[in-house]
Amino acid sequence: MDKKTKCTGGKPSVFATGGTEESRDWLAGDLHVYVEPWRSRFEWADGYPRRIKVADTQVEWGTDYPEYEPPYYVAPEVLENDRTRKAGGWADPEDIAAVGALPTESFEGPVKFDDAGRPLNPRGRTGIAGRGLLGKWGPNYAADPIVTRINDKFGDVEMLAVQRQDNGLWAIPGGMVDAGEEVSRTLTRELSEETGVNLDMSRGRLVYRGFVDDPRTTDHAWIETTVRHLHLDTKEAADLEPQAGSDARTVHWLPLTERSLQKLYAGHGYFVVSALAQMMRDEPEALPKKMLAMLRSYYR
Ligand code: RP5
Repeated sequence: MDKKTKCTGGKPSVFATGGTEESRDWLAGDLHVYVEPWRSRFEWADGYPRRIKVADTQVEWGTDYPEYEPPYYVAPEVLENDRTRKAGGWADPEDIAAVGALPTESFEGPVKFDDAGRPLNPRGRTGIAGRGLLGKWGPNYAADPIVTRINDKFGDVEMLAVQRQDNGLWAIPGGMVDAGEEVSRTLTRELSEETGVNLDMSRGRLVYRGFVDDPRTTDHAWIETTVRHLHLDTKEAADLEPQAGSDARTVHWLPLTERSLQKLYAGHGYFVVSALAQMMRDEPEALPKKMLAMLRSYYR
């Protein structure tokens, strides 16, 4: 039986699976989640042109939409960082023929291409063409380290969260995988750069690999992440001295509530709930009653 659980991105009760049989089985089985594109269809990053409307029935590339002419956008900083023109450049060249080998496979499966040879977003039409703020044609790989602790005083589960410089939203302290870098290295490096906390994230439990519902997503460039979760005991957490750095405005032990989870950047709330759901399945005694009750309300 397909264990996929659909999550509708930014809408309220984002974490609810509607109490279906599947949710119970999903909880009992191994975690395999499916992130629906919501922010990547209805939100757009600063500097982007307005997305053109794509009805639910027209999202899939295979569906007819003959008059589909989305605005084309590639950010100046992406063009300026063309790795074939600038030493240390982090972006592909604009000319798709000059890219060399384009990825034919990603965490989402075989990559589809349009008639111009450009990779097509695995979640379908987004209403914007080009690469936007993303450097690579196709999948742009990221890594997201979730670090949590229990605040015994308030009976809360808290996550080491950063406030992003670019939009002020709270988020997992994640970042892009550098050229030639192992993703387990990226998880540890980004955590250290953005929060000043040095933890070996390869100790963390693998929560998710795949598409991220990021507002920078376009028809031809998207983000795929690897999410790992490390839950710290009281002593290990108390020894840490978080300090914001790199592209983090501030760092904070964020209490995880339905509200704070829904407000996290790029659907990160869904990754955090999936991580806690795994804890509830494997070591429920480690979670405060309040959190167990909230999670059970999603998977009743
Ligand atoms: C999100 O953007 C990923 O989940 C990751 O947290 C982040 C990476 O982008 P930057 O923070 O490097 O801009 O989609």
